[in-house]
Amino acid sequence: MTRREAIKTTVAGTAACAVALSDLNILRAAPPPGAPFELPPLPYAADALEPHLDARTMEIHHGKHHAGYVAKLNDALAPIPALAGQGIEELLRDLDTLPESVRTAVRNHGGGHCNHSLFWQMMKKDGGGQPRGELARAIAQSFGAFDRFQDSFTKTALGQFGSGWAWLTLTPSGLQVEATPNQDTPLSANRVPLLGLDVWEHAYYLKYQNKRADYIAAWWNVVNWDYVAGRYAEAQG
Ligand code: MN3
Repeated sequence: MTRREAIKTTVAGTAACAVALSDLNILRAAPPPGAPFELPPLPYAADALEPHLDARTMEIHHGKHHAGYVAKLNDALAPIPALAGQGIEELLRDLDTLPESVRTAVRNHGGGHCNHSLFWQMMKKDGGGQPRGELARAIAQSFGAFDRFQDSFTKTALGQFGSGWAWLTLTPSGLQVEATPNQDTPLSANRVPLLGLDVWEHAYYLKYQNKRADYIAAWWNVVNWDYVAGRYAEAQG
């Protein structure tokens, strides 16, 4: 199996967003046919990422914004039983094959559900620093050095006009930094999201107001590199 084929391989029936990540704890049991998607709990207390990401922002971001994406995704899919039971990543990978009546809702609300499910896992208390092992070597190979990767990612996150995400993705030819608008996911372009940063204003406005650069600088202190490295290893496997 080529890496491209491996990347395209889907995990059937997974409710959370993951790419062949069967050994990682973000995979949740497949919902029974017809069951709606559920808001996954935050993997830490709302104040765990203080002072970098404040508790109130985390509560609203998870409990209102992410919950809203889940609710609207379920509303949109309810009239189409044939799609029930599919994992969110499968739906997002194959947007073009979805009925037109739900395509935009899956792209926006399904993308929001998928992106945020990953985002919570990509952070942890006392995170930050640099990755180790294979991922560290891959970053050095693709970008020259960790600092150059970090600089590229920061510039990409700053440069995303309006709402969207910055990503470190795995492509068939190696690692790449990219941005997506709104709730678009690299999965829909057949790339594996390894690390993502939400640069919607709702992610930082309460604490940082319009100062996206300050939010990004603070966010590096909570990156969960062990989780990102685990995604990389699984996607390679
Ligand atoms: Mn958000």
